[in-house]
Amino acid sequence: MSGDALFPRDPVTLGPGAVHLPGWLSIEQQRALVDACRAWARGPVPLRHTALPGGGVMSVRTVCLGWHWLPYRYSRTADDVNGAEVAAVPHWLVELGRSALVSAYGEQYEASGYTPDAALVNFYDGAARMGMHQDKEERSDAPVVSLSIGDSCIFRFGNAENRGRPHTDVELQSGDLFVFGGPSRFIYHGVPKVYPGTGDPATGMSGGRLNITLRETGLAG
Ligand code: MD3
Ligand code: FE
Repeated sequence: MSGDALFPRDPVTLGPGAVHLPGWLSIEQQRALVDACRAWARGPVPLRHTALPGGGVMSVRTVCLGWHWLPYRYSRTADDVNGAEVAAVPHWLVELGRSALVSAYGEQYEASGYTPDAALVNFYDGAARMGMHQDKEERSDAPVVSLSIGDSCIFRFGNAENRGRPHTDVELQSGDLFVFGGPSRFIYHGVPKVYPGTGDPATGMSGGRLNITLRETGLAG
C-alpha cells in the first residue's frame, strides 16, 4: 500500500544534493495537483507524446508550463504540437518548489532565490518508460524538484558519465518528493518500470503515474 502510515519510509540522501523525501505531499495536496494537471492537459497545449528526431515517440505523455520542452531545447511556444504559447507556472507552484528545497536541504537553505520558470508534467500509463538521459537543456545549475503522484515506479539514479552502471534503483510512490541539486543535477536517470494499480484512488487518479518536475531554465525572456 502506497504511503501507508504504518510503514513510514525514511528520507534518503542518494548522493550529494540528491534527497528523497517519501510521502512529502499530503493526499489533499496530491488531489489538488491532479486537478491542476487535468486542467493543464486540456490546453492551451494538450498533453502529448513527444516526437523524437529519430522518428519514434516517447511513451510518456507530457505537458509543459512556463517553457515548452521539445528535443532538445526550450521554447515559449509548443512548436512541435500546436504552436500555442504555453501556460505560465503559477506562483503557488513556485512556492511549493521553494518549500520542497527547504524540506530537502534544511531551514538554512536560501529558497527565496529559487524561481523555477518551467514545469514539466509527465503522465505514465502502465507501459510507459523513460530511458536513461541527462537533462542538459537548462542554462542554470539550480536544483530540479520532482513530485510523484499515482502508481509507484522504479526510478533509476545513475552516474554522471554514461547510461550504464553504477546505478541505484529507488521505488517512488505517490506523494514522494525528490530533489536533485549540486553534482546530482547532471546524473543520468530514468524510469524503467511503473507498477499499475499501486496508486491510491484518493488522489483522484484511477490509474497511471504523474511526475511534475520544476526547473530553472536560466533562459531569458
Ligand atoms: C535528475 N522525469 O522529465 S523525475 C524528466 O519521473 C524526467 O518523469 C522522470 O527525468 C519522471 O526529465 C524522473 C526525476 C528527475 C527529473 C529531472 C532530473 C531527476 C533528475 C534532472 C537532473 C537530475
Ligand atoms: Fe530527466
